[in-house]
Amino acid sequence: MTASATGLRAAESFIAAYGRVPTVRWAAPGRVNLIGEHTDYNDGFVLPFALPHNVVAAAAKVPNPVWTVVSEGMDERVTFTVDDLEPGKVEGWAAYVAGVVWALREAGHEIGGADLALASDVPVGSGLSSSAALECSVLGALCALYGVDIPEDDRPALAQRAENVYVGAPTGILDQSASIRCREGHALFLDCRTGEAEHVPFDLAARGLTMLIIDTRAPHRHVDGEYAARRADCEKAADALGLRALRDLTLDGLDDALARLDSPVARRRVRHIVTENQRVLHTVGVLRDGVEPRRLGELLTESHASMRDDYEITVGEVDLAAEAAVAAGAYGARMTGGGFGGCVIALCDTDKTAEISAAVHKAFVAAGYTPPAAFPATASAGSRGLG
Ligand code: GAF
Repeated sequence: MTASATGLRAAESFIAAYGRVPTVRWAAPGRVNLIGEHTDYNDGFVLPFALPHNVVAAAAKVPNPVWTVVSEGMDERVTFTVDDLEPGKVEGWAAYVAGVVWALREAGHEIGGADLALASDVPVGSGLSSSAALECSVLGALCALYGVDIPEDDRPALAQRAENVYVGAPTGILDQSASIRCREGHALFLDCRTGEAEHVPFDLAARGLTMLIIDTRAPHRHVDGEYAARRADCEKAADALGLRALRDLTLDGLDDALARLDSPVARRRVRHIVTENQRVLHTVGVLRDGVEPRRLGELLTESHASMRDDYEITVGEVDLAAEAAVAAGAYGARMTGGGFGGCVIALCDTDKTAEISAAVHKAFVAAGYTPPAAFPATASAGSRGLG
């Protein structure tokens, strides 16, 4: 799958909907978070890489401030005007589009009307960040269309604002940063407090390794409410400890801090965030070192256990996928993304990926779960214009 093939479909869909050719097409990828889960809204560290799967937005100007959007696979054509540019006015998938128009205009950028058509290869509801890819493709297309020059490093916050305020999901900055700032062959080591980033070489193929993505297809359960609850738990704990954010607590101070918290739930949440930040730093060290990437496996498995036992965001399907992959020979495995379903990543020798996928499939059938999908992921390019 390539962005240019997705771009072609977006252009065809544009022509079919509007009877003319688009003037810009902008691709934005989904992501895998290698490690650093739920650390972003705690001002912590994350380490995503971009997938080769993209959303492409094809667009052309219209003379009035009216936006129309079609999306491959959706029957409806959604139109909204300036009156709809208030949080909550446009709902469903088109809210992500309206949210971006709203965020850009709110920030003072002169974005006029547009016809838009979307095509996507990013699996939806799998925790691979299809919503952020959609936002970032629309953001890039509208900026290109209206000649609005926003530095790459400032774009994620705009897309995040669309999601937080317009759509109403209290997410951090991980997904939009990954979609916009990632580079081919690299993972993005991001400090979510300062926005500082390092592109860390991440080429597993050269070492005979593959990162296998196992999409458990588990239906997301209570994901919105639970996500907001985890965020609130962390903010409350930081407050109780007199910290600006849990990022300000390190392993050295962890035991003392835990002793000061009354609630066992708060203690578990804090322990996950502090140890997870540490695991990101450790992972970056292993990648920078470049000597033995197989050592990443242990960190992935530890991260999974922390999400399962301390942050309590895994479900039976993801636990089984991670366990079965490791039992079949993966060096390590963890759930990636917000949780309560979605995907597991497993670090495998390339020549063992088929065997490991088959073992996970077999374990799912035995447990009575819907069989998962599995595919390899390579670190791909961040969002860009396709011309
Ligand atoms: C979701 C959110 F959108 C991110 O901001 C991040 O918190 C992630 O869950 C968990 O790491 O993808």
